[in-house]
Amino acid sequence: KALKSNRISMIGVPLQYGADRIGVDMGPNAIRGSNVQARLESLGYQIHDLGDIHVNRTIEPYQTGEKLKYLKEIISVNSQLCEKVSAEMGKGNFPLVLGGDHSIAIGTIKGVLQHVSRLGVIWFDAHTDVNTHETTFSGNIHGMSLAVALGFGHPDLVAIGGLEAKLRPENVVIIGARSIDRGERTFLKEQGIRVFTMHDIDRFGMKQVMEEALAIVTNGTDGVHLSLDLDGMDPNEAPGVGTPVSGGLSYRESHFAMEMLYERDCLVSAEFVEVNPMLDQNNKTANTAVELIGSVFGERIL
Ligand code: B3U
Ligand code: MN
Ligand code: MN
Repeated sequence: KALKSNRISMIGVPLQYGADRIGVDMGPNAIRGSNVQARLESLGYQIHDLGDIHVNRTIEPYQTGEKLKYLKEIISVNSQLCEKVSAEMGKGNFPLVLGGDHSIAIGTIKGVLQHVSRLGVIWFDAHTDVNTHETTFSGNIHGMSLAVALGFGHPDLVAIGGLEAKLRPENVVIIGARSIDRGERTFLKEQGIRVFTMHDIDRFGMKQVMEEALAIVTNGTDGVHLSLDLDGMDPNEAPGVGTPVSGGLSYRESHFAMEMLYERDCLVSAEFVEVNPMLDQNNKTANTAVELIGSVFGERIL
């Protein structure tokens, strides 16, 4: 049993500007170095590594007073990514995007929406990434990408891939949240977005959380996108991330969630983001990412 396609197109996005922190730009190669391609091939997939989206290395530092850091370059990278993801889906390939900071979810999701207009999204993260230019404290665009995919935020970000390309809040779930800004709380309430916090996972267990989450993201949709921020995991499992938050998903919980996702056979695209090799211990976080990729593509213990 395979996912929607047996052919996987791997796209690296060595972007760090959305996190404003060096190192996360090396995430795609760290994940490649953990042998993601061989692992997926051993599961019977055909992998085409398209290499990396071009990121300009010599841009001006942002000017103090600018609300959103590095907006222009982030728009450029995400527009390229949107086109590439859309082109691969047009050929019937499954886009597997390797980050890079989480602002790249804008390009990935906008690209997928060109082909799957009713798309569910399952967003694993310690954060909820629903700030806008109006609510952000940091100015970091990686904290805004889910809001943009829902159609909220800076107009030049929302415009990527067309204004009609947006998610419906009733088909979006966030899992693993434990650090939510004040403006984000208001947004999540107003939009009615279902957030399974660490409290919910402790109370109900990952099995029940995933059952409810899968019901939401598949309800009336034509496919589901997985956006997995490695900082959703506990920092013991994934120390190599820019903004670690204690009390995250365990190794077992996250693998179980990936296995349930595979069993449901609903994914049309996936991305793994925020791996920062400069902050990592022995490439542990990239290895964890590749193990999770294995599980979501069908690897089993027995
Ligand atoms: N919510 C904060 C912190 C943050 C979001 N995403 C990450 N950190 N990785 C912000 O900057 O918007
Ligand atoms: Mn994130
Ligand atoms: Mn995060």
